[in-house]
Amino acid sequence: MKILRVILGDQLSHDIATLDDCDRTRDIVLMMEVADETTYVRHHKQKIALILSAMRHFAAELVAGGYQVDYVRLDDAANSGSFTGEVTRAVARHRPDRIVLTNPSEYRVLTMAQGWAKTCALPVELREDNRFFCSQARFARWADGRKTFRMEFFYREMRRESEMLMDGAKPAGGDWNFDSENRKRLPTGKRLPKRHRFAPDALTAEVLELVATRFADHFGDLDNFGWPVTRKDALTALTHFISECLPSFGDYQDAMKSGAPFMYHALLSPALNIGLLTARELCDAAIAAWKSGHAPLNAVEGFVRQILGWREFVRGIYWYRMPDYAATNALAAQRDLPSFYWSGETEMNCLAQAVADTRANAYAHHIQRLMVTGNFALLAGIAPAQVEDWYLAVYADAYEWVELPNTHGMALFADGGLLAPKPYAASGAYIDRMSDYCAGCHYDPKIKLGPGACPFNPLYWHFLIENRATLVGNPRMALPYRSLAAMAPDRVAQITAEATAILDGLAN
Ligand code: FAD
Ligand code: DLZ
Ligand code: SF4
Repeated sequence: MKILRVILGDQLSHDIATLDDCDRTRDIVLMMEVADETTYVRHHKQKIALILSAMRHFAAELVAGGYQVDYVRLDDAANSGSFTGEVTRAVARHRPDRIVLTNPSEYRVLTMAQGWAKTCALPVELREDNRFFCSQARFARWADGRKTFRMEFFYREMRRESEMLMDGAKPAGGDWNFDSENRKRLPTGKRLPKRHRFAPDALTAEVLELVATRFADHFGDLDNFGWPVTRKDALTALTHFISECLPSFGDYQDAMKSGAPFMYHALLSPALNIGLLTARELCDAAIAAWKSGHAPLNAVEGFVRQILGWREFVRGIYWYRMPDYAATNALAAQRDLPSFYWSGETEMNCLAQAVADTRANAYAHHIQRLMVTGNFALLAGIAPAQVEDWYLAVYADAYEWVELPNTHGMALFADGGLLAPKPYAASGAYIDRMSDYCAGCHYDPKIKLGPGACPFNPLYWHFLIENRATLVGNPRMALPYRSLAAMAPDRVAQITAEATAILDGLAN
């Protein structure tokens, strides 16, 4: 029986379930570069370059390993431009008896793949993606019957099951979570490690040229492209992170600094999400660094929690709740995304820095995503779908399964609190505390209202006022609502007037 084995652009793992039981002399591995996937949102140029280059490198490795690979390039004259079109053409070329692939990571693509049995008149076997700690069925067992989902409880179960950072039945170091130690501001003058970037080889250079020409009008610069595009380079990036950055990862996890987009973060999500690394090997490497005394427990637990906890948790929610999840809009947010999310042209320095970093690197770290661009979109009531399209387009690591819950649930509270206990809403004081952005800003975070006031300040209180009916009963919001209740009516009126002026100004 001849099998057509389809490998998608984020399934570049040699032990992917699709290749289990592959007969290398008989079966065909199909990989497709297709226009629809490069433009369903207008991805950052570096994201397209990363995926196409990594796909081409992976295909070459498969060929070297004796697989028969049918690789459709974006510029092939007969390329139909869609996954379904290319699978149909490949079936006509190879006449397989059936099609095998691993479950696509995005609902949109899963729906397409489920249609192939009919379009191709062949059986299609969809296999479980074995690259995660928690299967969809396992998550459903955890989630069934719960009204709200809290990462912390899910994470504890994952710790027990994986036996990571466990001391028998107890968590290593006596606590499940060392986050309270992970909120330090970066001390002035502290030197950050130089980050490992990978110079493009001939294959990547060819892709960069293709992207520069064909996607010239997409957001983002290509000049800084240095992402790992092979497993070998991704392993080098992992080793570099563990040796140079992990020891300080925890302490400065939430810190932000002008001109320092990477801080001590891993920069591994682009490689991890396309399958060049596994979640398990990231966690194992960090735990080994703790056991050898190289990295402290607060850093290692913090890092493991992001992967074993948050990453698995958001994926679980995505598959448990899609497609309805994307349609919720608990705060009825309707405003358009301001144009400075693309241009970076704003006098708010924190936002200008976050957009500039994003344009230069297709990367911004978690706190920039959550507490700068995400926080502003939340406070300003930007329509979730528009914000989600932006996040999906601009980051090299963005795939809907991980982007959507982070944006929709964590940053925008559009799911009404399913994922996060309360909105991550903050005034200028938070950004001032965690960054040096405010020192170089046109505005002053200490001025609450009136000339020179940081726009996050009136917007924060206005957000509470606008969403009072939905949020006032949330016990985690009791403190800010008590402060609001104690506010003089003329101050509330001034907040409303100033916030309305800012929001009206966004349209221009
Ligand atoms: P580090 O900060 O060094 O963390 C280590 C690893 O932990 C990451 O590589 C990542 O795999 C994992 N991780 C950390 N936080 C999360 C999280 N909240 N959810 C899932 N995994 C996590 N991450 C994506 O991979 N793709 C996205 O499209 C994406 N969109 C986001 C959108 C918003 C609004 C927010 C607030 C967060 C988003 N994240 C997304 C989560 C997080 O910001 C990125 O995973 C992280 O910035 C990746 O950079 P890093 O590898 O340097 O991570
Ligand atoms: C994001 C992306 C891009 C830009 N291009 C391709 C491509 O040409 N071929 C491919 O197989 N995948 C691509 N992807 C990833 C897909 O859009 C999608 O995220 C994955 O198939 C997961 O469902
Ligand atoms: Fe951002 Fe306000 Fe600080 Fe300016 S003052 S950088 S707008 S938080």
